[in-house]
Amino acid sequence: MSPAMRLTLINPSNALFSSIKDQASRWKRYRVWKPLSLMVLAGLTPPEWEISIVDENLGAPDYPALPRPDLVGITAFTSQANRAYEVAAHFRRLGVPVVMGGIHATMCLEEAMARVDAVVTGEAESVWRQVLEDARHGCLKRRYHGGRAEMSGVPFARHDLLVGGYAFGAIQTTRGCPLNCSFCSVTAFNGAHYRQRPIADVVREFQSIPENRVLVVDDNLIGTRPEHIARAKDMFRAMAEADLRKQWMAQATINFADDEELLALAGKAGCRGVFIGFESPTPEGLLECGKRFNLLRGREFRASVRRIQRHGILVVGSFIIGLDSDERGIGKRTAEAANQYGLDFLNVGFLTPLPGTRLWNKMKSEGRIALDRFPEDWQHYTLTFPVARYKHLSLNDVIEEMIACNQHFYSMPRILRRTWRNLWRGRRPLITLVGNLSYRRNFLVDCTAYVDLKRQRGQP
Ligand code: B12
Ligand code: SF4
Repeated sequence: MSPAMRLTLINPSNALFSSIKDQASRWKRYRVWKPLSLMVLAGLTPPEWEISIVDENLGAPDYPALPRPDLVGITAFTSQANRAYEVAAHFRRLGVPVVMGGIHATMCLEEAMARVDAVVTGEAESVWRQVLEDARHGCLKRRYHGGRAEMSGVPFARHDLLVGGYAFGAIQTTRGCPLNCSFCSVTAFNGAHYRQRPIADVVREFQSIPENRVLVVDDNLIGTRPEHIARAKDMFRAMAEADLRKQWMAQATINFADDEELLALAGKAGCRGVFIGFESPTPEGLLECGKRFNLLRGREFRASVRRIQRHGILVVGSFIIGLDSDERGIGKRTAEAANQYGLDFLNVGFLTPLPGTRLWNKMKSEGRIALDRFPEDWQHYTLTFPVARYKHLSLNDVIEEMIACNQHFYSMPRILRRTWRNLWRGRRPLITLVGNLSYRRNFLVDCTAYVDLKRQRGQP
């Protein structure tokens, strides 16, 4: 037998991303999420490769002290790109070939190709084995295009390779989203066609996850059409029957609230939290970001949120500040809407043009990308920095609106009121309190970063 080839898969960190800044905190394991892409790649890798996964979010290793790999694979969201290139440069100096894949390398192909030996664009399932074969024979091509995978071909992720350090496991049950919101990369990358994994695979993979809590990373857990919802119900039934004893959270669109049977089945299957994109408190804002879906059927958000919560599921609402229709006062207005809807947590980000999105094309053509020294500036593309020029809001204005929003929603009296409400209703008051305090803390960390950013952009 030929000697094992050594593969090192790396998830680079972003030093500016607030939730991992806190290296020493005992809550850190609740803030760091498993890099599922690398666990899936490991699942696709034949046994003759010896695999190690490095997640820099748990602390970057002393790379020179590690055994020399035969191949390095690096993943990166846009916000991790410049660190990805630093790590790639280190290994290339040693003569180790480096392959990069994931959303950023796909959307910024030329930039990535200039800095690594090979780039895999799109989903990797159809090409990864070929990449490994070529690497073994020293004939890597510059680019491999994976396109979009058959969901029955998605392997079980290697959950055994990253154990410890995390409070949550991760799994994916669907890919793609038909809604194509202007700011979001998902439709551009995974397509509008909503693809679902075989239910039996989902249940079996769930059973192989060591953690009791799991993040279901799907962008849209239940989909939008009746057949999507019917399949989601079947999946929840199968999960409940398998008695997985896992508590999980997921992302969904607001139509999650429209079907009592779906909610009851999700609760039985272990759903304890859902992240929903509300995006804007104004109809103009929703139209602008292409989320017409939230306006359908004269929806009443408060009633929708309540229906979800009645099934023991906490609701995180996500909003954007900096839309062209946003003016002074949008921060407080957003926080008031979030309070009025009765959300348990609010996640608010600056409108951020991510490469490959419709928003990127628009802002680029209008000369509105403010932080554009790439690749260095990619580290600011975390949604926690104002990286663009906003239509009615100056740099100071947009920062003040963000601060007003978070100060309003995460004031101590409101956090205590929310916790009390959930205590009263028997709905995870401790998680409500800890989660709210954690969001508040991240916001305070971000405030110090705004000062540096303003200084960098020459503003007082
Ligand atoms: C889970 C998740 C997170 C987790 C991250 C967990 C982790 N460490 O991976 C958390 C919550 C921490 C997170 C944070 C952020 N996220 Co996020 N996140 C996701 C989400 C929903 C799923 C990612 C996932 O696991 N997919 C499942 C895997 C199997 O798919 P995959 O990653 O695409 O990998 C496949 C291919 O891309 C390829 N591939 C990937 N890497 C590699 C590497 C090699 C070598 C090869 C060959 C192939 C390859 O092969 C895989 C199998 O086909 C995606 C949406 C999405 N659909 O991807 C958004 C997404 C990646 N996030 C996004 C954003 C913007 C962020 C944040 C910046 C802002 C935020 N707060 O949400 C931060 C940044 C964090 C940082 N460290 O800098 C954007 C990124 C867009 C972009 N251009 O970068 C996405 C696409 C969502 C969106 N709405 O646009 N996120
Ligand atoms: S923001 Fe959500 S609903 Fe909109 S395209 Fe992205 S994943 Fe789909």
